[in-house]
Amino acid sequence: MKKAEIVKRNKKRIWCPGCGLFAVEKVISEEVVNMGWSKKDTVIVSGIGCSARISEYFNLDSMHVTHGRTIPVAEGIKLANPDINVVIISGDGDLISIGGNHLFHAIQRNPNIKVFCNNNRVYAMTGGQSSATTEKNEKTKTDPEGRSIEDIDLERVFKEKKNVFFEKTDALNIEDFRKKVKISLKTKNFSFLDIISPCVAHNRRKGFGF
Ligand SMILES: Cc1ncc(C[n+]2csc(CCOP(=O)(O)OP(=O)(O)O)c2C)c(N)n1
Repeated sequence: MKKAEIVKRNKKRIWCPGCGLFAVEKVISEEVVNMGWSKKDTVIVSGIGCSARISEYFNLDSMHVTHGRTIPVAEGIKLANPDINVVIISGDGDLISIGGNHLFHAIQRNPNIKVFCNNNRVYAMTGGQSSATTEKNEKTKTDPEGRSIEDIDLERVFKEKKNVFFEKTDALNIEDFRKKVKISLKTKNFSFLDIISPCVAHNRRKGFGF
């Protein structure tokens, strides 16, 4: 029997042409296959947003949960099924802004869950409002004069916890991205890969001064 593909190739993606999520899907899905993981032993969890739509493109059991709640749902899945690989892919708004509370507690508890954050530094799906990772002075829908505060420094948040894996990469720097996905999938600890990723709609809007 032919092995099922890890992604649904014929399903239309909702993402804009040029969105970093195409690379995110490609690299993570290929590395999940390289780990030998499949529908038998792997669950994908995502929240709400353009990034979060990714779970429906995988041929894996998945949960598309309420905004900001991926981490507690993933922890529940892992607690009930310790042998299952639990992967989260979601956006910065979902994981760091609205779900930030859960992120801090997960860092403390160190569950064996792999988090991939498509960090486009805005709430993209709702039209480009500022998120916790919007950089200072960046113009957005909610900060038309430029963001007045600093973005959250995740490196500092993770620094104290030596066992937890935290790395930054770039969705379009495929080699570096792939290398860090491999490490993340192999770790037995909580892992968070912060993937800086372009939002073409936000960049286009900026060109028109909002
Ligand atoms: C509890 C709740 N608050 C707000 C929303 C509206 N909402 C839908 S998507 C979204 C932004 C998602 O941003 P992010 O997680 O960064 O994903 P992106 O769309 O940028 O990939 C928001 C605020 C919602 N659906 N539920």
